[in-house]
Amino acid sequence: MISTSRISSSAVARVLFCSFVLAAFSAATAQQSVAALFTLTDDNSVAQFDTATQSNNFNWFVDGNDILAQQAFWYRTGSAGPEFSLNTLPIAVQGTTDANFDGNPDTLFVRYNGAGFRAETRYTLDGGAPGSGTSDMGEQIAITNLLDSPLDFHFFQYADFDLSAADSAFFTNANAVDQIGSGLRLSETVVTPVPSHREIAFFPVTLNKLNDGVPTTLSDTTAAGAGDVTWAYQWDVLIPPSSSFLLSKDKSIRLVPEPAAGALLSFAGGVLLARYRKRRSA
Ligand SMILES: [Ca+2]
Ligand SMILES: [Ca+2]
Ligand SMILES: [Ca+2]
Repeated sequence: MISTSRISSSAVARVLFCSFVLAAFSAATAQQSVAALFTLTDDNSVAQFDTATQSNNFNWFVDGNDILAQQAFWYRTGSAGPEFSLNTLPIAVQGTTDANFDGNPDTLFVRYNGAGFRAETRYTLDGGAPGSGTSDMGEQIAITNLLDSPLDFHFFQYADFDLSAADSAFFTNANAVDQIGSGLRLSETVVTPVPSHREIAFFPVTLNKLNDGVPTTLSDTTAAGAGDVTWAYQWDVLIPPSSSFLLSKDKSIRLVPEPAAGALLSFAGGVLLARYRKRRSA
């Protein structure tokens, strides 16, 4: 046994230094866990995040209109058990940067430490010109398997946009969605790779599935409305050891006036007339 008197001054210095490092690390960790609210600003757009709750991306203003209630991610490992919101994982590092050097933070990076994996999300807001009604959010997600065996991973994106109290939404193909309400049309294109499953539903059907404690497979329902519609995507992947599953999404918002019924009818009439003339001239 080593007596106190035999501890050298260099050992004391080492202990003091380690204590200092630990204290500094604790302070930094505390600061990071407190700073859960982040705002990205670019041209006509402002996006707000709360990484401490499953709200995650809870506001997205385009030309002053807040069109987003919630955009967040859930995961499940293996075929059994519940899904968890990413915010339930410890956050290793998070913060914003000003990637286009215009003085406003436009990029949010968050790294989560899971059991046997690491998840990283990066959001980059690219606003349109004032009054254009356009906005863009680039999203890069990387799930890295830290195990020596393949990781059975299930990843979910959930989005609840609100243009009005009675929106309609439908998938226009495997990875794009249109939502209509308040005389506006929002088009969102997402995703490589194409998701394994998807779902459009009325709030809070999908959110309840993600939080219900049992494994979920999305329903592949492709349309819903009118009401408080939401949509979600699901990726089922087997990630090899020491490899990453990379997800690249681009949410391109175009808030454009929905074509009026009269305009649609006159367009349809024009198409019929053109076909009739074509047949007659053939
Ligand atoms: Ca910027
Ligand atoms: Ca579930
Ligand atoms: Ca909604």
